[in-house]
Amino acid sequence: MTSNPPSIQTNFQLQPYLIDRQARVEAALAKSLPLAYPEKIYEAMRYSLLAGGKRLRPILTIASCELLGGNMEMAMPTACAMEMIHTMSLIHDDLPAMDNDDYRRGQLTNHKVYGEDIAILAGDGLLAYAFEHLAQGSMRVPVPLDRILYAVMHLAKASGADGLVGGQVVDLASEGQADVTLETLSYIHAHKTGALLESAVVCGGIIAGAMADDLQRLSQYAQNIGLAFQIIDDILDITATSEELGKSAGKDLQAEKATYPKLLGIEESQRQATALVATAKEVLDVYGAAAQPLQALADFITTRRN
Ligand code: GRG
Repeated sequence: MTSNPPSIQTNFQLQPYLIDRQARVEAALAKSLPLAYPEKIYEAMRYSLLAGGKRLRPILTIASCELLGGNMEMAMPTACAMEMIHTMSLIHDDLPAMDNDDYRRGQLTNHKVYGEDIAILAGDGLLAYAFEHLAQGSMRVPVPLDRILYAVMHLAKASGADGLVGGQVVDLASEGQADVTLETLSYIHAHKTGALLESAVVCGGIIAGAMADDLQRLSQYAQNIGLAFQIIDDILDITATSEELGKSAGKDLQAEKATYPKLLGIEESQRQATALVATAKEVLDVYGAAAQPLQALADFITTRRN
């Protein structure tokens, strides 16, 4: 793929940017995982990986890489790896042993189509393949090996017990508990949702060869949008329809989950999400117009309907 820097103009338009980046990510994902033997597992992995979705994490990776002097070709293997980890977490999250959902991204969940055994393995396959693809695809570009190693390490940490896995464990333990505090809820959100969003943003910078203070800014930006993203997710679970969400609405109430709207009310939750997005955007002001894509993506988080 040839690199194509974003059009950095003062009148930055998010919609065409999103359409362009989504199409490029879709094409890269479809190419990243061809069918092979044993077909059944590749079919199951592709079923969920190529089921659409907003592709927010890979788009963030590309945007932060481009912000700090990298290009799309360098960023794409890492961007795809983010979506592979995200997709595997959705497959496992939907399993009967976890959230037990029948629909995701507007289609039947992986285990409903392929059975629980294959769905677990499809998640495992995507988890391992994400790291293979990040390393192998980046070496082909080539991206310097130290950057690849650092990105692999960052993504591994974000995926494990100090990231998604830890957040999911505390989330499951909190179900049905009446006394979940805002502190525990913040832990859940920061790990279950925030860690991967942060890794998507920071790894884009790592691949570009960003300096420590740039990575620090990316990290701050991402932590703020990560929490805002999950607060909006909690609100949408109450206010959006299943058709809009492409998955069952009202699941949090049904599972008696602690959420921001439950603890603070919808209005205050919305206010906090808006404030977090404003802070995230401010952190990037130092980059001037070049930060517009990431700043517009931060706004998108609060205005989205799914
Ligand atoms: C990573 C090893 C490993 C295990 C996964 C199951 C699990 C452990 C964690 C759960 C993580 C999870 C499902 C978090 C929810 C994140 C979230 C808000 C998902 C919705 O993301 P969107 O709106 O979805 O970006 P689309 O479909 O647009 O991609």
